[in-house]
Amino acid sequence: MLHERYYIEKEKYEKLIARKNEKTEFYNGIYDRYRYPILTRQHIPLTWKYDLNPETNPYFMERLGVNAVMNSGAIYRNGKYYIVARVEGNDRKSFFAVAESETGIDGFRFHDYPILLPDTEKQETNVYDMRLTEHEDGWIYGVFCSESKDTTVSDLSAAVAAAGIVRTKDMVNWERLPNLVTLRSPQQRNVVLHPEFIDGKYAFYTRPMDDFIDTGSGGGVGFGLCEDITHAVIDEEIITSKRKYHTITEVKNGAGAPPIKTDRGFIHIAHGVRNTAAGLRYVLYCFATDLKDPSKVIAEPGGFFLAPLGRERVGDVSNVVFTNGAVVNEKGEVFIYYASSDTRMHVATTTLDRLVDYVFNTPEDPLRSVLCVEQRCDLIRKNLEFLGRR
Ligand code: BGC
Ligand code: BMA
Repeated sequence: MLHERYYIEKEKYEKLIARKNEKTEFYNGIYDRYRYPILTRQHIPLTWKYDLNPETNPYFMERLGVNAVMNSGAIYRNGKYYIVARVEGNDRKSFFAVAESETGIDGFRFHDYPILLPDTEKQETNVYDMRLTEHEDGWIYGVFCSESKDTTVSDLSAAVAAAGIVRTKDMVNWERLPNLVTLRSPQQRNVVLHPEFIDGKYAFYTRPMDDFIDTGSGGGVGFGLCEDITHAVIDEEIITSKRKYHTITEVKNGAGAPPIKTDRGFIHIAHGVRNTAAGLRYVLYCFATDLKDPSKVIAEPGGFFLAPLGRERVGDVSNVVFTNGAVVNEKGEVFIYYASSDTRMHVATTTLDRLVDYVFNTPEDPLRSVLCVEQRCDLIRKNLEFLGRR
């Protein structure tokens, strides 16, 4: 016999998963936002939290709570939308879990079990933020942050961030490869594998940093090549999208979703961070790189692409949006998966055509107020002339 509460909770859960999502009134012509998050901690199966046996759990209590579902990798294959979510337990440890949906905007349901990574990195304490790349070598790679305690100093919170690598062919069996080694950067977070070989080599977007939190001298999103993905070593990292003073990337930036290939260039949806009196503010921004040389930035619209809005602004780490997955279906529709405030997952949708238009036709940030006003006056002048002529 099951506890009576099981039936109530199960009904709530099924109702939540069956709930249809819908676009909101939000308009900017660039993408649509949706009424409901696509994954939250309420989407976690009851079997992951409760002991269903009334003999060992007479009060139907959560035995292993889940705090948040956030920063997720994504791919679209065989007509389905797959998410590899970062699930964070009440104990602050994160792990990965696959959820899938037929529509990409609702109906996401987790597989029976989360991913149990092969325990090959014995010093690793936490894992998070997996980027999924369907590589032309035939594997689906997952690149994520592998965090360990820094035992070289006495500070209890000191940590080392590295890039972990797994690969799969079926989203069920995951082979773990050794962590990426970057010879010139002691720490790495936000590492993304490029989907194609470059000069016969694997190419990674990196984020060189001197310290666990501070990027220090790290100038922005890096790019490096490696010969052998099964023992990935990157020597030189060159900077693609740079951090800039008094912009949305001043404090940090990092690659987000794996690049989207278009006929004009690779489109990157990345994150930028600035500091404020209320802490770090994370927003998404875009840039494009050259089809032949994906380290070369060929367009970078000014300002943010997507920033936390309304209820998205509040959560465990407020004022944060973060993406590490976006997919394109055969109709050219783009699904951008993003988390808000390290708490829940959302989707924004657009089309490839709109994304290309946004990235290549939005003016760049001229970096100074006076130039920004000139830029805006220019737009107004053209508009007033256009209106006058009609
Ligand atoms: C957290 C991440 C965070 C990072 C830097 C990690 O310990 O799990 O969510 O991005 O620290 O603050
Ligand atoms: C980071 C990321 C994310 C997180 C963000 C805000 O550095 O790697 O895990 O969403 O901080 O806490």
